[in-house]
Amino acid sequence: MTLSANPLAGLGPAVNAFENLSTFGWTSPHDLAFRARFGPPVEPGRVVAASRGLALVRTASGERLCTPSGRMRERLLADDLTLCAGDWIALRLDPGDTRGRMVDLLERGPSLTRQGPDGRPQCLAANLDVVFLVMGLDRDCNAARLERFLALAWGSGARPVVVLTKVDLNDRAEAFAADMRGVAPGVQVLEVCAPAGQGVARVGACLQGGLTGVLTGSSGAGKSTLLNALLGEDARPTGAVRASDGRGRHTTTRRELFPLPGGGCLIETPGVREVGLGAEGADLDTAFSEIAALAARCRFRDCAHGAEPGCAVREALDQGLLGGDRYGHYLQLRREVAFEAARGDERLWREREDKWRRISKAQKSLRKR
Ligand SMILES: Nc1nc2c(ncn2[C@@H]2O[C@H](COP(=O)(O)OP(=O)(O)O)[C@@H](O)[C@H]2O)c(=O)[nH]1
Ligand SMILES: [Mg+2]
Ligand SMILES: [Zn+2]
Repeated sequence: MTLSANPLAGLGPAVNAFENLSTFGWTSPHDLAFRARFGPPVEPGRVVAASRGLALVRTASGERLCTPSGRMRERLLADDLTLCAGDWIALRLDPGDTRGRMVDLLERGPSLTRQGPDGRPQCLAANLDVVFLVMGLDRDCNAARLERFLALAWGSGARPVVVLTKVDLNDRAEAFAADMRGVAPGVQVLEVCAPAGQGVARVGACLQGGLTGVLTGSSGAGKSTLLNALLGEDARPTGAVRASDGRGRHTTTRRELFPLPGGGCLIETPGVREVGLGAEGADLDTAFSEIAALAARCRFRDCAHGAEPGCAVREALDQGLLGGDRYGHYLQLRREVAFEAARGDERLWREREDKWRRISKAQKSLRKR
């Protein structure tokens, strides 16, 4: 055993990890929970980009390409999970190995999902504090979409922020912004013109303190332009990471999580367009807070605000206190949430069967090795 003047020496990589990863969102509660479960040489890291069987991971000592251990691969398969940008993982960097070895995926916080091609939810960005909805004031602005987004975002646990881009292309920008604020009570609505640098700093300020955000919005809304403006001059590392995944195939991984010079991280993934924060978790009561307040006065507790007698929502509608559009969107979203819930139940059954089939297959192939 050797003695060292450095009091932190020998405590392992997790000590440094806290300092070096705090700009990537690693907090002291993260660190405590991690150290209760793992000891050196296992350390935490954050997925910057992931593709099949390979992840670019930011560790306390820099970025490394990592592959999952056999056991982790098996667990991901069994739980039907694929790694995505923003995931926190446990890994070890063994001397002599060119690749880091991921040993576990840490539990996800608020995440952005989409319906995968097979109908299952697929995670696109994980551990989010802020979800930005980017809408162009040129043609892209849409109150119904904003309402849907807010309901899903509130339900996810991440904070929604609306970014209206291209203020320079609309001479009625102020009026549009006011409309959007009307459907987004309690939500920050920022107006930006990224090419001119206008409003960009206020977007960055939403992520101060090492928070993580994701950019969502339709194609052409101005997400990449905004990200570039936040990263500043030539700060954006282009050039994809190219590596074989061990079976001779080549995978190209584009960076998806960007640390910002002003602090915090922003995720931009090609897969993200509209928001899918999991309709099961939609929070209509926060997104439509005025309707929720009215509903408390309906005669029936389970009032659907349709033809029920003593419905305070219909009453407000009839008196012109509640807009017809707003009421219509609310009912539409309620129907969607109910539909998603029903479909989720059905899917759960199918998934359970599938899962066991896949686990037994994976076990067989492991035994063969
Ligand atoms: N005039 C103007 N054009 C913008 C603004 N933001 C983005 N654009 C342009 O809109 C187009 C689409 O932007 P892009 O960032 O690629 O959108 P993305 O698909 O959401 O990533 C590009 O031609 C940008 O130059 C803006 O604030 N003002
Ligand atoms: Mg883009
Ligand atoms: Zn009612």
